[in-house]
Amino acid sequence: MRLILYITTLLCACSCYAQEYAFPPNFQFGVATAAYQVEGGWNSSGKGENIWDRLTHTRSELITDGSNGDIACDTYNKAIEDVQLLKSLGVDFYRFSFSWSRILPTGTANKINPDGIRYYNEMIDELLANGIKPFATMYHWDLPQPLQELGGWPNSVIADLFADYANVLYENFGDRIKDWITFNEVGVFCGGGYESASMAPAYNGAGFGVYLCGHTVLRAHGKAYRLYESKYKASQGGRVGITIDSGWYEPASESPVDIEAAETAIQMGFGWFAHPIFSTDGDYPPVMKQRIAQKSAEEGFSRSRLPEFTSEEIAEIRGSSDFFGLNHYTTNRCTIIPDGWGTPPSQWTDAGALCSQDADWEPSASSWLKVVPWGFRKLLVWIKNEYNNPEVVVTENGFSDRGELRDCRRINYYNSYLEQLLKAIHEDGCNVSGYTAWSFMDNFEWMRGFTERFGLYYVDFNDPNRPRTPKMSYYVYKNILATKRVDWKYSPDSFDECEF
Ligand code: PNW
Repeated sequence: MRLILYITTLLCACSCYAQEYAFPPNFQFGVATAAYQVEGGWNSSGKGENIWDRLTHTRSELITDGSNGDIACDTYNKAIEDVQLLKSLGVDFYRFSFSWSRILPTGTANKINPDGIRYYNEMIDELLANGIKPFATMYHWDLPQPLQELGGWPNSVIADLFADYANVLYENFGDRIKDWITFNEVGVFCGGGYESASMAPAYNGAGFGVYLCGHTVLRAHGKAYRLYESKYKASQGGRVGITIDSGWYEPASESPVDIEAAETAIQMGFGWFAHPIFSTDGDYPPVMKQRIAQKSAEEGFSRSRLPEFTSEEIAEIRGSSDFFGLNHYTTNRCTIIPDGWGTPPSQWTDAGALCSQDADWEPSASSWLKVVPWGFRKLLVWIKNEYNNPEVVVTENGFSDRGELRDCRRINYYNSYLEQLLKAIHEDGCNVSGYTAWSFMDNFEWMRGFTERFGLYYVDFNDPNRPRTPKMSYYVYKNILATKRVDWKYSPDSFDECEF
């Protein structure tokens, strides 16, 4: 009994103390969006069609509310005024993405759309004039449709076309953009696009297409990184990284089989992209190569469904990121797959792990997103140990609801996750240098349309002017940025206090 009391007191002392931790003075805060989710202007002034335009226009039954990103937040027309909203929030940087089809309407670099260059130039200049650093993602899921006609990411030629696109971006914007992310969440767009058909182009290529997609993207990333290194870094002085998403994978029990299942799941879900870039050996994680080769052989394939890198490619990709961009939202518990579960080939039968979420974890408006703050800290520690403590920039983290202005559950999410981040920095020695809230404003949430809202600003999608209204979480985030601390007691005057 005394032991339990002692432990409880200790735990409380730790968590109360944790709130006193401050973010380091040079820690950078931002908010994020992505082109297709906010811009609209889908066919304005020379922009070409991309895979999300095509999917939403031809298969609207796949989108929860049948909507699309034709207008979205109308950022195409509001980018300049939005900078004032960013300024009043007090962010150090704004993470946005370039629309490939707005820059290169056909996807190839032989034809540049002047209006695309103009649009991003004006936004970047306005950001800099207001003291906000542009943090740019080159690819946030909107492949030009003509490249999809050639097979999309499973076609290895797209790697070179991506490097050409990256070259256009460095050339036109690299004098002012110093922080680049090549790809956002390869695992999610390859998985959704070519495994589960839950993202554009919604192709079901389970256990096969998904690995071809990932393979081209890793090669494309390596090429774009090396291009910057050899041609632009000396004169432009910026840095190039990649954003990889991961939940935390907790073993379902203490049993060694579950511990192994969870470790295999993280290696094959996250290590899939992190290992080739951030490990000392490079290449896919050994467990991933071994398991997919074995399953493929058992299933009668004449070679592994996971493509192989050449030794030159391994060397080109290894070490090809100046920081570790991490998107994190939630946690799963994993156990070993029961015999006969699932239909091979698939990513999950390859991994042999069955992951799910506890019924009592706090839900959000997104079925996959439960509030599990401690998983964030465990993931950060895992990255530190696995990849020799790289500099991590959290490039997304956030919570969805149905659009409440007094969004206490979002505030609870940010406060709890940021508290875990502070512990990871101060108690575990994790090298985290920045944090990005997803999202700046409510936007087009892919297959969920406008039904799930992640914004600090509420957007009225029924009003042609798309007015933005700050939610309670906007003020709380602003206070965190100003004080560099999490303060559970802080409450803006304009709202009734939340009860935590
Ligand atoms: C990210 N999951 O996607 C994307 O980068 C954003 O564009 C998106 O709006 C945001 O998170 C919220 O969904 C994810 O299933 C989609 O774990 C799904 C998952 C994770 C991230």
